[in-house]
Amino acid sequence: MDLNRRQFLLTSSAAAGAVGVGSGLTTRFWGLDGDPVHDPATDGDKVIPTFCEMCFWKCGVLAHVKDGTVTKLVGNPDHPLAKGRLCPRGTGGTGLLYDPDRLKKPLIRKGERGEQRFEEVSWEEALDRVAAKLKEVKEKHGAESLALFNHGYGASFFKTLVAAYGSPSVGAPSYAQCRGSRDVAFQLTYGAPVGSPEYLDIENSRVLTLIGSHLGENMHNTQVQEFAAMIEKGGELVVVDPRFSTAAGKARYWLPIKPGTDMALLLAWMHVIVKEGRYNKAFVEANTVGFEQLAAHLADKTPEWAWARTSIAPELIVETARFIAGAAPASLVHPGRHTSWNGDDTQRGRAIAILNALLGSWGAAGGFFLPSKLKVPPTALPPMPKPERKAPDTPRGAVFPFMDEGLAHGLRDASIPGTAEFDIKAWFVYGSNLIQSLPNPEKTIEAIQHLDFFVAVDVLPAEITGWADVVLPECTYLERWDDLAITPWKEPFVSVRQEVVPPMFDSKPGWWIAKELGKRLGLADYFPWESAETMVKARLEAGKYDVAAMLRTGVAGGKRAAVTTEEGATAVYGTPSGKIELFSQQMADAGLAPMPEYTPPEAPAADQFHLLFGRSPVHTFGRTTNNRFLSEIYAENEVWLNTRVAREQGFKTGDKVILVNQDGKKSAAIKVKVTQRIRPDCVYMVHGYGHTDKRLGFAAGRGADDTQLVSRVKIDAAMGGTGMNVNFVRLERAGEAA
Ligand SMILES: Nc1nc2c(c(=O)[nH]1)N[C@H]1C(S)=C(S)[C@@H](COP(=O)(O)OP(=O)(O)OC[C@H]3O[C@@H](n4cnc5c(=O)[nH]c(N)nc54)[C@H](O)[C@@H]3O)O[C@H]1N2
Ligand SMILES: Nc1nc2c(c(=O)[nH]1)N[C@H]1C(S)=C(S)[C@@H](COP(=O)(O)OP(=O)(O)OC[C@H]3O[C@@H](n4cnc5c(=O)[nH]c(N)nc54)[C@H](O)[C@@H]3O)O[C@H]1N2
Ligand code: SF4
Ligand SMILES: [Mo]
Repeated sequence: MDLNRRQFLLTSSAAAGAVGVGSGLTTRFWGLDGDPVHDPATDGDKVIPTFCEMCFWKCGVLAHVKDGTVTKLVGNPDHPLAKGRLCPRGTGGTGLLYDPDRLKKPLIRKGERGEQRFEEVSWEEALDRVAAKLKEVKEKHGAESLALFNHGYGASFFKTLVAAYGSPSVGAPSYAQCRGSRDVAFQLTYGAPVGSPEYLDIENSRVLTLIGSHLGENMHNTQVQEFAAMIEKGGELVVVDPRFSTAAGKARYWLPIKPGTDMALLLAWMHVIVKEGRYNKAFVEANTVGFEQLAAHLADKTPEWAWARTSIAPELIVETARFIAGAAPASLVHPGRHTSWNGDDTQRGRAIAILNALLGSWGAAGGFFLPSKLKVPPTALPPMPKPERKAPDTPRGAVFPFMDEGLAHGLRDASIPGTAEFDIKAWFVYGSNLIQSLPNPEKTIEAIQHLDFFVAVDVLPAEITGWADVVLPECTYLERWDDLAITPWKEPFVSVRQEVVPPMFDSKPGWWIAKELGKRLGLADYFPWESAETMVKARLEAGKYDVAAMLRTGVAGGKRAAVTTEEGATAVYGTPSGKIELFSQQMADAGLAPMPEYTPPEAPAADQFHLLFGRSPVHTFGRTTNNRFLSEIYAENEVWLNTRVAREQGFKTGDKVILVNQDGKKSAAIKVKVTQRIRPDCVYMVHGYGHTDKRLGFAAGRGADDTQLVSRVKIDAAMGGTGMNVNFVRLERAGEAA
């Protein structure tokens, strides 16, 4: 392990250096060996392929094991998402496996919720307790009153469990607090998903436009590798961000936009492109409906009009519009991922989708590729019971016409007595630290206080587990089998997650926990296999895959299919018109603007800043901030403050401040980072710090949590997402705060 740790620090600090200065992004910038299997330094290691869970991208991993210890994790060269490399977080997975603070035994709460007094119990006792409580909840209130909150691949078994139990009440912050609005926008416009991983041919883009998407800090491996390859090949970048992001350091154009005004820029870009006839006429003619209406809608969205709103000079808007259009169709406007910003996010997503249609990038090399998918027969299960009540995740009377997944914040709100939609009495939380990921954390705690029962399944003593009645310690992804990952991609493929080392302590894999609970709840038929291993093997055999080869290489498939129209792939638009809908009749019918409109954001008071937040390249939210390996590189977040403002207000780098938002909510103390890389009206911090659970021996008390400051949201009328970039903060010196 020591060798691994040294090696890791060596390679990763090189990576962090490169990222920090916003340069040195090369295809091999995290410095790992390209040929891990034959690396002489690993002589004698057993190499076991699996896939990563340090975030949700699912890169193929080759885990090296020596004497029962995982010594290093490298990218699987055969895996299309990893291409032989992992991001720093994936490399640091052993820091999770060997985290001394891991949950080690099942826990049952003693005393009041939140007091964090627990008793270690046997699995038998913990599972019996959970099953008895879930039965009681169903008898008293109906199955619908159990809510499942989830994130991560292992959740599949618990989704089955909760569906079999009879509850439709399922939500994940990765929808309404993350990518939901963008998914809905592309579905509305193209009648096709944008994918996760997104179907982006970044590698071949001649111009890539990033609106917020902070690739290089957002470390989604394949995209960052392709991004680097694109730059090496001479591709150009337009970055729109109030902050000079790592990507901005590589850009031809950095547009430091006023927060919340991107829609005005997008409309003005389209105005220029349409007015100057720079759109892809053949593509628009053949594939879209509503161009005439769009052109009329754009007529008054001039660069001058947008200038007053965005603060981007009209000449620059014209120049960048021409630059973006000039590279079409290999001009990709990134659809974004974490798009729950201002409440008009589906509309902004539509504007991005429409701009891409004007460029003709859908189905083009360097644009959106048209993926294909392998088939593997599913495990046959009995039919799921039909719930009698709907999930109470939308406020009574509210209709979000295009919402296509559950709203996690809605389920939370429906757990608070006195609200009209009150119907949730018990929580099952799998891999989601709701205290840090749902806006308005005080409401999350209030909801928990009223529950009849709350069980959490986690690997670490994250804040959420401190509030649970029963805590079930799952083993990490390196210690378990999970279901197969079947990924639609340029080269469609299937990957396998297998146990690299046996579960440590008294932790258990999710499949086992779900199956055991299923048995106790009379739902054993929904888990008709011995183990996830036998289930995976049976699926592969049924699909006529070479099981032994699959387990040896970790991945099957991988032959490139036709993915662009030039190669012969056909785009199928699943919209009502069968075309790309520039004008959306579906939106109009739902009473929403059929073409994106600009909504002005509120302005902060004179002493306030827009609160921006984002990612550290070496961490995934708060789930890695206790990881000693990764924290050697970045141990504590800081608040970015513009140099001029810092001078005027007398702050310098390292000063400790408290952020106070428009509602008087306060952050923990956080250090100032004075920088020219941010607009004077904004501050920025990395999400995932300010842990309060003392059992997180390393992370507790480091930095501050942006979630504490997200007490206001703007709700997306199309799909119910929570725009969270609408909070303002002022700075108080720590110690001086009243
Ligand atoms: N290393 C790492 N990578 C990750 C993750 C992680 O935790 N760690 N998480 C993954 C997940 S789940 C997601 S959803 C993605 C999120 O990552 P992205 O989707 O790339 O980013 P966002 O959170 O949308 O945006 C953050 C950026 O937007 C800028 N920004 C803030 N307000 C505005 C605005 O009004 N206009 C514009 N144009 N820019 C603005 C911020 O300055 C910041 O640079 O990252 C993924 N990748
Ligand atoms: N204020 C604010 N809120 C946000 C964001 C933000 O930037 N700022 N980002 C939003 C975004 S983009 C997203 S996607 C959501 C994500 O928010 P969540 O759904 O809460 O996801 P994570 O933060 O990944 O949840 C991490 C939890 O999973 C646990 N975990 C890790 N691995 C495993 C495992 O193998 N098994 C189990 N059982 N548990 C595991 C971790 O210990 C941790 O407790 O948050 C959203 N909320
Ligand atoms: S992007 Fe990084 S953390 Fe996410 S799955 Fe890939 S290697 Fe793991
Ligand atoms: Mo996300």
